[in-house]
Amino acid sequence: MKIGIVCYPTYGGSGVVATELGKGLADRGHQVHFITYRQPARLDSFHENIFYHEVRFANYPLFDYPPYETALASKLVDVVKYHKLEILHVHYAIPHASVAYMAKKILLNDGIYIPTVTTLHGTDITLVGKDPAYAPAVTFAINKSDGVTAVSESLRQDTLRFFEITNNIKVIPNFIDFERFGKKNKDHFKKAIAPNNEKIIAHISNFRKVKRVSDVVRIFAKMRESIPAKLLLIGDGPERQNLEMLCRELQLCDDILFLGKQDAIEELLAISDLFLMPSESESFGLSALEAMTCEVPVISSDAGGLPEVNIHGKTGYLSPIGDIEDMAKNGLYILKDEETHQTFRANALAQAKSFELSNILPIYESYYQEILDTCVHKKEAACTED
Ligand code: GMT
Repeated sequence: MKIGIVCYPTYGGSGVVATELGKGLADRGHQVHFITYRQPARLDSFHENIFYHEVRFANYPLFDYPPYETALASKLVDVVKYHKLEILHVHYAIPHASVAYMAKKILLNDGIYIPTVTTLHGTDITLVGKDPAYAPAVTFAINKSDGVTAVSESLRQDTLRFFEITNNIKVIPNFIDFERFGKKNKDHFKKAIAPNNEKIIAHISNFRKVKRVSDVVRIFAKMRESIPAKLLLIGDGPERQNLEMLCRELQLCDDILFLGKQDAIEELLAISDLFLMPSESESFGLSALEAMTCEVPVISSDAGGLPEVNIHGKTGYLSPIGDIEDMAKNGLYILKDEETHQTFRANALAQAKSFELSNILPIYESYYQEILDTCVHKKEAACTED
């Protein structure tokens, strides 16, 4: 198949999923065209089946905001036409689902029908999307997509609750590439960070409010009262300054390491003993899955799709959002002795295996085929009337 993929090229989970999906599809022989405004962070090596098209938007003194949507729609029209794409898969509803619809209409004018699939990732629905400033356009665009997927059952339910959806939504969860992730021996590295055999606790995110990273610091502070430990804060974002202030206030600066944005997160997870994800809202929790693949148990909130990933009492624990006491208590329980820790580690790995890339790729492939069969091969009126 010739597949076009649109996503945000930044460090966010939706861009990671879109890029890894494209790479996986390319490995299976599909021709994949990424269409983004910058090279996606994880699109870092040559592949004979992968093509990259940069969306350029010329600025003009009149524009306070460069017209990204118009430039992207025009680029999609160009790439679909000249590379003869068969299907367009856009990640993150805002604005990609509406842009895909616009491109589809323009192409239809030239007698080309391009089916579109929209994947809903999380904040495009739960935070930004449901804002009245965007909701009518998001609703319309979801309903006009030929296929819609959500990364968890929880996100599917949220979408049906927040919008008037007339389309079917298929749940296809996030996935993980076991060839990249997986526990590696990095003892020398561990010694450098925790020279006195302190426990290593990790958190990875884009440090936005929704991630409640200050809860991470407070959970760590509580655990640190009982055990020697180091906290790795991986990522960066708007909350960074406040977090640094909090660490100073709690006098924990020596034990909390701000590592910034990191590419080789599997190496940091390989030396971690526990992962914290106390999010306010989390449609799936890709970082939690990455941690579990590296045999790291997860202490998380019970928000959104997290219970579909982190199994309470097996792979880690779930607590109500903001219940720092409970999260610290559960973390200490897991780390209290080696046998308990090893059991949670093994359970985390076993659960992660159900999300292995090789299990999820065929689901996407058959979903694309289903959409193509309905919309292109049969050329049903329903697909072409609007
Ligand atoms: O908030 C983020 O972590 C980034 C965001 C995104 O869309 O870029 O991530 C969302 O999509 C990920 C991939 O599907 C999910 O694993 C995350 O749970 C989800 N984040 C939220 O719902 C807050």
